[in-house]
Amino acid sequence: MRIVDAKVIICSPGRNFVTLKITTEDGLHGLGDATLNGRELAVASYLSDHVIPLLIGRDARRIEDLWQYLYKGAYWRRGPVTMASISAVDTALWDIKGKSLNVPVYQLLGGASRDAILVYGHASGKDIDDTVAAVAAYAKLGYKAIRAQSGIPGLNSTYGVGRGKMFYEPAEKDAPVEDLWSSELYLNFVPRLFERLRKEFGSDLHLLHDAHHRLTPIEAARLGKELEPYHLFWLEDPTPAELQESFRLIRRHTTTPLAVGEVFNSIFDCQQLIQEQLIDYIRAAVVHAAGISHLRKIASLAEMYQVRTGCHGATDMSPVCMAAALHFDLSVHNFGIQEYMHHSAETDRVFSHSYTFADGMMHPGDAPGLGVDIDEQLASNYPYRRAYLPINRKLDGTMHSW
Ligand code: KDG
Ligand code: MG
Repeated sequence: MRIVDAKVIICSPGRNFVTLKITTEDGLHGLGDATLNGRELAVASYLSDHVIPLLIGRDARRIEDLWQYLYKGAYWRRGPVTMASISAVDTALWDIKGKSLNVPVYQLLGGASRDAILVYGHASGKDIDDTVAAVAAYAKLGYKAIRAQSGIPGLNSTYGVGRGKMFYEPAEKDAPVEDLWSSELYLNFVPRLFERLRKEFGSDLHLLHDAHHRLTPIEAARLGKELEPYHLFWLEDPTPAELQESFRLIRRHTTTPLAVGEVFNSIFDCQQLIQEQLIDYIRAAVVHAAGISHLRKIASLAEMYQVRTGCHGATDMSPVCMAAALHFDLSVHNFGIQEYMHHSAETDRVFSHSYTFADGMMHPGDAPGLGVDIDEQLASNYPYRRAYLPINRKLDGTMHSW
């Protein structure tokens, strides 16, 4: 089953997406997401200029061999651009394999390990009252797990606070928006938010929170400790994880479960975190961690150490990635939770999909392959628009992690 065509489709139905479409001599096609938020064209170029010429004529059935060919064969290993490109190829080939055998991808991955997939939604508000109302709205929609982020008095804008939609879309404008940050204000505020949420919603609702890489390890330890009475499902990205051993310090001080990994692109980024049991959930995504094939290897390592999965699923993971994640989630034994931010109506029109949401749970559907397609004609109505993620500065102007 030779590959006869491969092309990159860049579109912006509400936000930018980069999609790889691979076609075989049998007339089957598969899709892979290659979106790297704020750096989309770098991946598109890597695919068009370097990867696609290598794909034509190859056997689409040899998924693992092609993965290794693109990984080992580049000499320059890893990095978000390379690994998002490999992911797009890998995901498209799983899609093709499913279609060629007339089965949904999860059946190729060992079949369903559960009936449906627990997902969490994003509630946010400009202050505590607003956030309480947003959590109530998500609970009413049936969500059993909800991430809560709130504006912080004294800071003009805060990570994770949306603009009244069902999703949070941080990338915008021709130049990065500049946020202001104070760890002191944040640390004094967040425990009050969760104290109130537990009071309002009781103990059964799963509550999550994302610190978005902003704290030092000892600050993160303090936050984890002060949040313990409110039993969070997880505290995400408390400190940047380039220094994996820094999580030892956080772990020594708190039993709040920790989730890390949305910016990771290989198993080597989380090897120490998993093997030393420094985290509870690994958040690597299909699109950024080199596809379904590599993510399964990360999950297998994590399974040995009782670390569960919690894939990144913000709106910059396209519906193609979302579908791939759901097949992965349904099949892998040590699944924990899946992030699910709604896409805009325009995005859903461009990318039709068979996955469904009901009562806080999702399912990838039983269409052959991934169960997602792209309307290229419609996509061409939404040309690429340059957009950047925000940057973050401390109150004195020092650059800080966003
Ligand atoms: O592109 C960056 C976003 O996907 C990220 O900021 C969202 O942290 C995020 C999350 O947990 O969804
Ligand atoms: Mg996050």
